[in-house]
Amino acid sequence: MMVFHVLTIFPEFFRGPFEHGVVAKAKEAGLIDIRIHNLRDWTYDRHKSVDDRPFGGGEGMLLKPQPLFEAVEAIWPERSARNKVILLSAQGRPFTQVTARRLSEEADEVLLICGRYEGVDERVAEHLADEELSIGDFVLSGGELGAAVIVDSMARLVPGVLGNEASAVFESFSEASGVLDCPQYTRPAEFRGWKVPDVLAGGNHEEIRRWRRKAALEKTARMRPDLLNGQ
Ligand code: 9D3
Repeated sequence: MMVFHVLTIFPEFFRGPFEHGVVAKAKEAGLIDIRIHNLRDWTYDRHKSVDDRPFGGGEGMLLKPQPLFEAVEAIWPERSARNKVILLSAQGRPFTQVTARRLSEEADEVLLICGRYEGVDERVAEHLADEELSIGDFVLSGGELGAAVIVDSMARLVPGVLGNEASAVFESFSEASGVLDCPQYTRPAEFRGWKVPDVLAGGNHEEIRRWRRKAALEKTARMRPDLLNGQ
């Protein structure tokens, strides 16, 4: 059983993303649990303020440390080595499939802190979070979409979630190979004049294997040359 905690100022955001597909099935099967926490539950002023102005000046507001530290300490009064606090931020290390697999092996409970506004007081990254992660080189408005991405990718790695353990093994193989999936087709064999490659419709399995390997390499070279250059 893997437990995901999400700490956010927008708890309603998560009504959608975890109620479909593989993640919803994993919850129903009792293989994962997702607990959403409202950061404002750890504020004491009338306005439930979670943000404040940056020292030294500058645009916008930052999430202040006190509600974040108290929330994590309330969720985990004692932190075990298998509890991981992850801060989602634009300044984090890149989150990849390798990160998802490592975290799913190192942790049985993860707590995802969603950044907001212009950022988060750096003491959260330094003294509260075990890791600071970004989901890619683009600007989001906050960490909520990042948290949903991490829960989705990690839930699929929990034993039993994909139904057959072979899928997870195959995935780790394709992870290691550093090549994208080959192009795939379904019926009809001709759609608006565009034909499915003849070799796939024929029954020669050795020829199909060769075609798929070549097509996967060609597509990887075209879409993701960085993967082939060992970058
Ligand atoms: C002055 C530049 N800032 C705004 C344009 C920096 C900035 C502050 C806060 C950029 C993004 C954010 C909010 N983003 C996240 O919290 C975030 C994020 C992201 O922006 N990109 C990729 N992954 C993530 S995870 C969390």
